[in-house]
Amino acid sequence: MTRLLPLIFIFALALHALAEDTKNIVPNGSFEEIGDKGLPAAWTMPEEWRKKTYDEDWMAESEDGKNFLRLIKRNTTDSLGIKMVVPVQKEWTSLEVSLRARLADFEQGPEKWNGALIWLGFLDADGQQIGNFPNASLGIQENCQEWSELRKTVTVPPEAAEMTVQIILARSAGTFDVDDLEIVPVE
Ligand SMILES: [Ca+2]
Repeated sequence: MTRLLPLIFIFALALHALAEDTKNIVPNGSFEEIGDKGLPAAWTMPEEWRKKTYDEDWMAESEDGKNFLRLIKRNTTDSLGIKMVVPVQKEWTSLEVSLRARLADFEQGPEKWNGALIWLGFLDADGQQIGNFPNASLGIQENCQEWSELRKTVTVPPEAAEMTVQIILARSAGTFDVDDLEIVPVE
């Protein structure tokens, strides 16, 4: 055991360095951590989207030993999505958002804002939305069998205290897979 201790110490240091290096402000953006009922930990489904029917679902799926988020929806009449709120620090002026996504059986709803999307919204210290929601949006607009990388730089409003992160099939049908969601403050 004594011989193992230095190794454990080095391993802990390496883990710490890794965490420092990535600076992802989204907990469980990798979806590796599974919470209650087989759902991705740290994420919630808001009440207004909880109209679950036989043709809707959200889950942590697994492939090659890695987990990712899967949203499934078979109609374009309402929306299905998950959400989290993360604190925003005063000194952040912009954020680099990146993720991997793929999409199958996609049918976009009738409105321009409908789709398979990641929505970001900024809130002030009173919890009020700043400007128009969403402040930033990333998404896929057509079926895409292979994982594809999405990336965007987002400006942080100076009065922002919190940010909402939503992954949503907004009035659209499809199987929307998301993994490796990272939001990193730009130095
Ligand atoms: Ca993952």
